Amino acid sequence: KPEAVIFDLDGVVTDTAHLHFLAWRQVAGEIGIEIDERINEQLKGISRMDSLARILRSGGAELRFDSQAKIKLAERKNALYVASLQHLDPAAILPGIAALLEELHHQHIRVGLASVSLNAPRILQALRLKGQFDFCADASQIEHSKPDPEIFLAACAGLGVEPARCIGIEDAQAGIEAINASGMLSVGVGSGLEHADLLLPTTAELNWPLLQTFWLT
Ligand code: B16
Ligand code: MG
Repeated sequence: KPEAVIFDLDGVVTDTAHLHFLAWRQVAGEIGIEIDERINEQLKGISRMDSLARILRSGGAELRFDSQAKIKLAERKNALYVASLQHLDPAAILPGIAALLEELHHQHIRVGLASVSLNAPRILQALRLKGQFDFCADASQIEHSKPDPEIFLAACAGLGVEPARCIGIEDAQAGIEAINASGMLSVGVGSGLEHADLLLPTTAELNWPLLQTFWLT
């Protein structure tokens, strides 16, 4: 058995990616930059300030704003995003996740969260999932976004487990790279992901017997 399973939040536990996109689109629009869903793929697992940098770059506007102005833009995006989280409730937990979390506890396998979102505690609270995680890595203590393994290593350290004894689950390419670099086994959820040790189309296919087989093979 693995000692722990470490989950990404956005795209694995719940789908907040679209809400991130709507907030960024609004802020980008206000400074004359148009973004579409394609850029959203590149923002998954990327921190707030790094996301802003990519958006500004996509609009050729990286030199238009000093660091104060960039912080203001990021704050504006976050205010819009947090407002959109208002309606989040347990119905927004992705298929298969609640049952998997319960089964992992039943199996005495530790459960961790590796989200670079500073809003992660608030989101888990809204989903009523706080008690299901033995340790949540603190995004405010992380210096490097995924694909750097830092957030996954912090989750392992907090759980007191060796990365080599853990499975990580991700929906973003940057996240898969982060898991692989940490020395954990990677499970990718979604299409178009590369280098995942196990790839599933959606979270609905995730369950303990499948993870157990994957671990043993
Ligand atoms: P915040 P994850 C990430 O969450 C999102 O995928 C990414 O799009 C977002 O920019 C990042 O959190 C930071 O979020 O602005 O709320 O701090 O995939 O690591 O769970
Ligand atoms: Mg994600």
